[in-house]
Amino acid sequence: MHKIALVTGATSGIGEAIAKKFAHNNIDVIVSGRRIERLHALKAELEKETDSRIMALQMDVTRFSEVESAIKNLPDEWQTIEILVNNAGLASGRDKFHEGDIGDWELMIDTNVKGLMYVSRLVIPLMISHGQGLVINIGSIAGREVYPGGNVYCASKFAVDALTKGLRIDLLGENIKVSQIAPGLVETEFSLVRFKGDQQKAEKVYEGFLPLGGNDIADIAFYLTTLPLHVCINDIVVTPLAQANSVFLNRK
Ligand code: NDP
Ligand code: 8X3
Repeated sequence: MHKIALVTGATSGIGEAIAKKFAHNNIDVIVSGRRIERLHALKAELEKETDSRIMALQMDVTRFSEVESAIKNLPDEWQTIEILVNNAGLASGRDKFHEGDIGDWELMIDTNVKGLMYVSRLVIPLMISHGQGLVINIGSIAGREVYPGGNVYCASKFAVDALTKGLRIDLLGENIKVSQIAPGLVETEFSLVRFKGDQQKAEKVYEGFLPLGGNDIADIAFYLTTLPLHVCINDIVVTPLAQANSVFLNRK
């Protein structure tokens, strides 16, 4: 019997890689995001390549009513979600705080913090009623150390760290594990989104060193699903070899 996972932000980068890794390892996956055409393409690809069932679930995590209706209207056979990967997220801009754009701030808080809260609030009760679960929150090293221009993005990832710890306490006794993966630099569409489509600026972020790829994070996420029932890894901070922390990076 396959487990069922819900992966948010599966249309790109880390989430897409996790969805693929899970599907190739006999986990049925609900792939979720806003760009429905990408979800359909991923579903078609994985159904062709694997024996896992895939469901495309369009939802914008910033809209509670949309998330509520998407989760509540899941067909019965998809309700027994055992693994939730809260991955959907973004940075928008890298301005100094006093020059920051209010719209950028709201987008980051609404997506990275409130989106994670909305999805978790709706999925965790399903896990409780089925008696088992694993929540994997994708935090960031930006949630451990603040860097120049990181201000609100960092604050949103510090919030993910706090929510992860709080959930683990509140879920004691419910048979639900809560883990966090906090990556350093991963080459995805993240920087393209942060710099609002400026390809040159985005490419510069990953120049002169070998960054992590989505697959590296997917391997770790899958490992978390393979642990014995009594073992819960709380937290994994992972960087490329060339990166010591948010500030020190060895570029050639
Ligand atoms: P990508 O831009 O490649 O992927 C982001 C994903 O989030 C997309 O699938 C996007 O889907 C989804 N998303 C964004 N906003 C929403 C929304 N409102 N509703 C639903 N889905 C949304 O970036 P990454 O893969 O790098 O980012 C994934 C996570 O990893 C984020 O939480 C990010 O903060 C975190 N992270 C990234 C690091 C990096 O260096 N890349 C390092 C540490 C953490 P769509 O647009 O289709 O809705
Ligand atoms: C993404 C990594 O260092 O760009 O969370 O904030 S960083």
